[in-house]
Amino acid sequence: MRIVGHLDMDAFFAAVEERGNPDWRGKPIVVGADPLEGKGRGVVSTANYKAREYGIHSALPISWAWRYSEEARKKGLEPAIFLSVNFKRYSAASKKIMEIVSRYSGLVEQASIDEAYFDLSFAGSYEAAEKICRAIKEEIRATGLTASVGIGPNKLIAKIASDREKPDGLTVVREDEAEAFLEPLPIRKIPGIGPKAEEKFARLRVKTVADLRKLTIADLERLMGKWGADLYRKVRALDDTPLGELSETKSIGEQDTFLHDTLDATTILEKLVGLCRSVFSTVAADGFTSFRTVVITVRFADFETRTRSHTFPEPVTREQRLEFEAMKLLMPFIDGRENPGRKPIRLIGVRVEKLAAPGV
Ligand code: TTP
Ligand code: MG
Repeated sequence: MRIVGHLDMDAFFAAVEERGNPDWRGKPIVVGADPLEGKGRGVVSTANYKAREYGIHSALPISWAWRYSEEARKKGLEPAIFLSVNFKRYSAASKKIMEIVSRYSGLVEQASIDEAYFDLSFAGSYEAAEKICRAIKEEIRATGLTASVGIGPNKLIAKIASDREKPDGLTVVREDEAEAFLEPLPIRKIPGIGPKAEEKFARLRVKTVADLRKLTIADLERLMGKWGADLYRKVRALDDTPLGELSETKSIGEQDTFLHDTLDATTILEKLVGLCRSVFSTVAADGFTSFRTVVITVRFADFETRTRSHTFPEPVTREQRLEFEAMKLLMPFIDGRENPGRKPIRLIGVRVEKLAAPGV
C-alpha cells in the first residue's frame, strides 16, 4: 500500500521571526517589503495568522497591509509588526525541519523552503502513518514552530490534505475516502488550476471538483490541452507521480576561500577536486542519485565574483564527470581566457542542481 505525507509549515517566515523575539509572541506579524508608513512599494511575503485576521496575506501590496494594520489600530487592536525578509534565517530553519522529517522517512522530497513530501508506505497502515506524523509535528513544535501535515494515498491528496486544517493541522485521507474528500472542494484546490482555468470553468458553471468530474476526457483536453487527461485523473483522486522527482529548487554546493589569493593552477585544481568530492558525497548522503547541472563560482581578490554553469542533457551519476566539467568551467579563469588582467583568485565554489532521487 502506498502512503504519502505532505508537510507545510504554518506562516513560515513570520513564525520563524516570532520565535526569535519573545516581545513578538502572539502579535500580528508581517514579513515583506518596507511599508514606509504606507508609501512602500513591494508586497507581503507572508503574515502570521493573527495578522491574517486583518486581511493581510502573501502577495498583498505592502501599502495595503499598512492600511489594514492602521485600521486595526484605530479600532483599538494591536497594530502589525512589519519585518524585512531574512532568507538566511529561514533556510537555516528549513534545513532543521527537513532533517527532522528525514529521520522518520527514508524518502523525502523537499518541494519548497517550507514544504516536503515524504514516503510513509513503510508504516503499513494509515494508523501507523498518523502516529509517525504526530511525532514529526511534536519534534517541530519543540523547535518553536508548527507544521500542518496531510496523509494520503498519493502526493495530490497529501498536499490538499495538509492545507485542510491549517494551522497546526493533521488530516488523514484514506484511499477509499479520497474521491469524496475532493468532490466538494473548489477546483482551485487542485494544484495546476490557476485563476485563468478557474475563470474558464466558471463560465461553464464548473466550480467544484464534483462539477469537474462530469466532464469527459475529450472535454477536458479541448479546454486544457495536453493537461486535460492528467486533470481527468486528478479529479478522481488518481496521481502516480513518484516522490523525489527532479527537484528544481534544491541545489547542493560548497565553496572555500584560499589561505592566500592565488593563480597557481595546482593549488586551485586541488581545491576544486576536494570540493567536487565533498559535494558529490553530500549528494549521495541526501538521498539523490544524480544531477544535471554543474555550477562553479570564482571570486577574485577584488571580490568580483563570476559563475559559469553547464547542464548535461542526461543525469550524471559519476563523480569524475563532475570533476571534469568543473575543471573545464574553471580553467578559463586560471589561464587568462576569462581573466585577462590575471587577477589572483580568492575563493572557488562548486554546486550541482537538477538533482534527482529514485521514486517509489
Ligand atoms: P506558504 O507555505 O505558501 O505560506 P506560509 O507558510 O507563510 O503560510 P501557510 O500557513 O498558509 O502555509 O509559503 C511559505 C513561505 O514562502 C512564506 O512563509 C513566505 C514565502 N512566500 C513568499 O515570499 N511570497 C508568497 O507569495 C508566498 C505564497 C510565500
Ligand atoms: Mg507554509
